[in-house]
Amino acid sequence: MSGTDSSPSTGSALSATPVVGIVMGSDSDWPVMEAAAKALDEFEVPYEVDVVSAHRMPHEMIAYGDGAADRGLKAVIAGAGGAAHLPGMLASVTPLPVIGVPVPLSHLDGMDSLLSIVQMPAGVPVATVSVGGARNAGLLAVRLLAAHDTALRERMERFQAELKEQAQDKGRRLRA
Ligand code: RP5
Repeated sequence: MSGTDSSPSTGSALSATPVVGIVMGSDSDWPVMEAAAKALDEFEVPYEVDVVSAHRMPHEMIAYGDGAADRGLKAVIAGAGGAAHLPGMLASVTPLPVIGVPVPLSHLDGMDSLLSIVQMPAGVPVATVSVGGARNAGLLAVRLLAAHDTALRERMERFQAELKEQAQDKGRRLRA
């Protein structure tokens, strides 16, 4: 999928066997979740994208979590809004790391999504990013993979060096 597509599908980095699953409760979450896909595209990490609603298709959601590791995924990024049970429920059935993205809806500014995702019981972790923080979810998935991939780790280090350079440039411009 190109980073400019407006609906979920499978991604460009998707031509190879996916190692990250990006799932969300509804296609209405995609404008937020797309940033996770773009981050994975930047690092050429293959991923898949799907809608897996915890409330509207609970059996399919459990099947997705049950099969994720055996299908070769190494991490799952799950985004949902409101009563956002998808990341936690997936974490309850898969041994893979699950990264939760609280999607902000029109009410409550995403606080409902955040609290639904972050307050997991001990033993069932979800790595929760900020409200709407799908880009960081993608970058966190890259870091997880980079722990066992030297080339990817070096790429992440270059990315971090670029971030530092950009921040220093801003300082230089202010001081000039
Ligand atoms: C949640 O309900 C979804 O994750 C989405 O954020 C929200 C609204 O879904 P739609 O009514 O737009 O399908 O389950």
